[in-house]
Amino acid sequence: MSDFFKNIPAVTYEGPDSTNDYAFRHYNPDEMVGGKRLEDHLRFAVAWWHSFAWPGGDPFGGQTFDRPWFGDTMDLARLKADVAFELFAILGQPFFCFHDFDIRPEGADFAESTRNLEEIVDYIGGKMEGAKTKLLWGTANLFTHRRFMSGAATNPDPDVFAYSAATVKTCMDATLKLGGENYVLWGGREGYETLLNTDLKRERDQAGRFLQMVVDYKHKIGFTGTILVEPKPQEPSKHQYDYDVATVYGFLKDYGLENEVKMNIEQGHAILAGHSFEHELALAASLGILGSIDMNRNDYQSGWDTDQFPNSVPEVALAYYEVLKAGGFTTGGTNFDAKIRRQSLDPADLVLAHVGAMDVCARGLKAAAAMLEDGALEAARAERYSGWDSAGGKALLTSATLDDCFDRVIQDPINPEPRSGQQERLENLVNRYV
Ligand code: XUL
Ligand code: CO
Repeated sequence: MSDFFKNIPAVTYEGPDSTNDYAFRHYNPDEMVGGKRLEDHLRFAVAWWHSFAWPGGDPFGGQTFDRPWFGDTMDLARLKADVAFELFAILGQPFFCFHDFDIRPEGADFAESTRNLEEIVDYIGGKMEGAKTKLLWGTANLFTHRRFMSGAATNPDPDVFAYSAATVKTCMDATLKLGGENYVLWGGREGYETLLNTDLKRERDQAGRFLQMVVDYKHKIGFTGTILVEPKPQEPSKHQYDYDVATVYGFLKDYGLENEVKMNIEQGHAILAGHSFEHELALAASLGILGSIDMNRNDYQSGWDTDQFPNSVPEVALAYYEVLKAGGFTTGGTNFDAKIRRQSLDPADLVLAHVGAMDVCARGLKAAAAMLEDGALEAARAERYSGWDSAGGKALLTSATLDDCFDRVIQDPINPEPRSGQQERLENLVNRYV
């Protein structure tokens, strides 16, 4: 037991009137919502990288956090894991997520890095035996080390492709060993800085081949979890190949992987791509590839990936509405890919960031469930498209030709009357719930 969180109590549900900072006001894990426990709906996860590995730097200044586990030894990696599981216990967190780079020190070479990873994975496995917290997903960091500066799978150097593939193998092994429910690939530097030195077609093919190798390995080792790709349009690369859900779906179709891979969709990445979070979720759901979410929020002025904890109930309600409408999470969940601000130095800040975010998400999910159950939004949507249920409407989608349409418009005759989209009424309706 470290003393990092000393004097910070376990956080429990006390209800909306509580004035205790260390209490949930809306997140009651056992509350039944639509026949399912709230904890099982939301499936919260702590992100190891932001909460335990990030030093608080920005482009103008370095480390602000002074954590006793910062450093490159296995002893410190174990201390970091101890503190992580202390946070999970304080929050009653059901899941966590990690990159290899977050949990183990980088070795002098690949073999040493792998030994370090295996050792810390065994240590974390031991901690999981005595805890409720499970692994939502594992992933490989193929973007921090300078060897990945020109990409991992999409690197012009095949040796980097091979190194990256070997690294992913070790991370998939680690994920399997820890009982992870998903494996994530975010293509941090799978993109380019300038087309002047980039063979775009070749790099895209390399990425397709790499993902095929990942899927093959999943089947070989009997990993029954879901492979997830996380789209992001840019940052760190100027242009990233996994730009958004639509782009990744086209990519998956191209390489025949659309039935093997789903999406991990992040709020901030959706905003960077010029979409709303709910747009990305709705599109993925409609394509049958909605897997999991990285919950955070981008600053709407700064235009970069600020990875803040969510704090707007109306925004997360619309996101969870799409998740619930799609049937809810199966292997996926709500990973807080979010970091406290670099001035938030205290252990308490780390705890309270999660407490607030969990409450916001709980309120959002409950509002979404109520909207769905009451059905007014869906009824309005169904009414808007009801013409398509008629025989004429159905024929348009099956047998009708342009000539048939021409004849019908002349003979009936059709003169369509525009109808209100009722956006304001629907916005008012949503505001009744949030
Ligand atoms: C970066 C990002 C990553 C992925 C995992 O923007 O979101 O942390 O979630 O590699
Ligand atoms: Co993310």
